Formats: sequence, structure tokens, C-alpha cells
Amino acid sequence: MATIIGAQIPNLPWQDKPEAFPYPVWRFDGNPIITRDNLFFANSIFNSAVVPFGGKFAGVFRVDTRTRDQILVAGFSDDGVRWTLDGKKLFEGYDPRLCEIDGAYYLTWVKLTPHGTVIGVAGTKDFVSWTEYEDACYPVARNGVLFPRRINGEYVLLIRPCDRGHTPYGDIFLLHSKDLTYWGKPRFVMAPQKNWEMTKVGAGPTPIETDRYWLMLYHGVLTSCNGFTYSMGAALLDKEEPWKVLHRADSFLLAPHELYECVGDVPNVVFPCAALADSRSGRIAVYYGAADTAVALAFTTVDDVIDYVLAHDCAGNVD
Ligand code: BMA
Repeated sequence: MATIIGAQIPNLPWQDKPEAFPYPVWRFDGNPIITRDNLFFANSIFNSAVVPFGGKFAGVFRVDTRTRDQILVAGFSDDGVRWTLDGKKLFEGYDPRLCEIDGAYYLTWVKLTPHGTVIGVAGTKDFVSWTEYEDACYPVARNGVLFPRRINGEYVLLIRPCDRGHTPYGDIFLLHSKDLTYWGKPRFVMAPQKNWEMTKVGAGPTPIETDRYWLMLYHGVLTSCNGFTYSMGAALLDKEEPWKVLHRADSFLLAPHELYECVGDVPNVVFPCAALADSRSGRIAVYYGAADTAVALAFTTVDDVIDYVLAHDCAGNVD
């Protein structure tokens, strides 16, 4: 039995695992939960981040507009399923991640610069006024994901260095900072290992702290004759030295199988950007972008994921 270390979220969105379902992650039967119809000026709303906020939920959503600009907007929800999105642009860029550290909410995202993408960092207490920090690295990087607390006194940020295009490679690294301004002490975390992730890997939601490991959900990309296929995998990282991958599952936990994951602006994409984790029940709700078009929801528990990773471990470590 594993334990989640973190907040209790009694109103976490939830559906029980279907009878005799053989896999560790199952989809919400009302998917997709957010479509382009949630904002009149949206071409698509997808890879997005959510957190518990004042007993309800808040989020930052990736909107590709009808002029095909990539912007982030805030959104709010009572139940984590039905969302009201704000039409106001917070930042330019895409693929937001959110986490709470010491009562403040931090946003990291793929920020656009003339020289390529960097990891933008900003903080808020109310999702209305934001303070932007220095960029966390110089171009070119994506998939910047903060750990939800300081580790040995330092903020820790997962990143995925890349090129200016659709990047046919990619390993996960991490950086340390004492002040969210100066980032350094880079460490290699992991590279692709199995066929389903062979092109590149990138961190997904804010890592979930458990009693023994950091649970890192991530995306892995396969190149087929039809282009990229994005799936979700899971790895268990050392608590004190989170660049050490102690265990990782040899297969994906969620891949594009449903129509809304296979058909859209970019077909065959499951791109997890957020997870809500309830420390009391061990339940986890994962928010993921579907086919670069909509936001969908899936469920698991800390035991389902960790048991699966340990039973399908390809990391080659014993702890
Ligand atoms: C990546 C990012 C993601 C997107 C994915 C598939 O490079 O741009 O936002 O979901 O490609 O198009």
C-alpha cells in the first residue's frame, strides 16, 4: 500500500474502475470534458493544467485561437469536470503546468521567444494577478514541470531540451534553484527506453509525492510511418535525488485508443499535463490533451499505478 503525501481533495472528480478492467488507468465516460465550444474564439483547447483552489478548482488552459495564436487562459470549476474559462490572455505560449508551493500557485509553460521556446515561470495567489519570473533556461526547451515542494531546500524543475521544430529526440533533465530565478545544477533524469516512447520523452503533470517515491507521469513518443504517437507512461523517482529513476513501466499506461484521442488537429495524442491526487483515498485524476483538440480526464489510484510500475519494471534497479 502506497500513500500520497499532500492535500486531501474530497471533491476530486472520480469514477470507479470498470468491472474487470485490466489496466491501471481508465477514462472518464463523459470525455472529452473541454472542447473548442468552451470559448467562442478557440480553434482548440487541450494540454492544460489544474489545481485545487479554495475548496474548488482552478486551471490554466492552452487555447489555440482561430487566428492560430497559442495562448493561456485561466479557468475555474466547482467539480473539476465542468469548467468556465476566462477569455483573457494570461501569457503567450503553450503546455502549461501548475503546482502549489507554500500557498502560492506556480505556472510553468512553453514560452515563445524569437530564438525558440523557453520555460516561462510565473506565480499567482488568485489566478487573476500574476508575477512573472525570469525564464528558467535559454532556448530551446519544453515540458518544464516543477516539483510541488523544495527538495533539500531547492526548487526542482524538470525540463526537456529540444530543437526549434518538432524535435525528433528528447531526454528529461532537471534543474535546481534556491529562488526561482537562478537555475543550475543540471542532472540527467531519463531517456527513451521502450519502443512506445522511442523518439522522445517529456515530463507530464506535477510529480506526485508518495511515501516512497515521486510518481512522475510523462509522455513518450513513437514515430510511426504516419507521424508521432503520444502516450502516457509512469516512472518512480528517488525522493531525495529525484534525477534517479528507481522504477519505470515498460509499457504505456494510456495511449490514443478512443476516437477523440485518435482524431483531431494532431491525431494520436494523449498528452498529460495535470493530475489531482487525494491523499486520503489515494485517488488520482489525470487531465490530458486529446489529439491537440480537447481536454480529457482519466482516473487511477496510487496503488494501481505503483503496483503496475513495479510489476512491469524496466529500470533495472533494485531498492
Ligand atoms: C508537442 C507539443 C504539444 C503537442 C504535441 C503533439 O511538441 O507541441 O503541445 O501536444 O507536440 O502535437
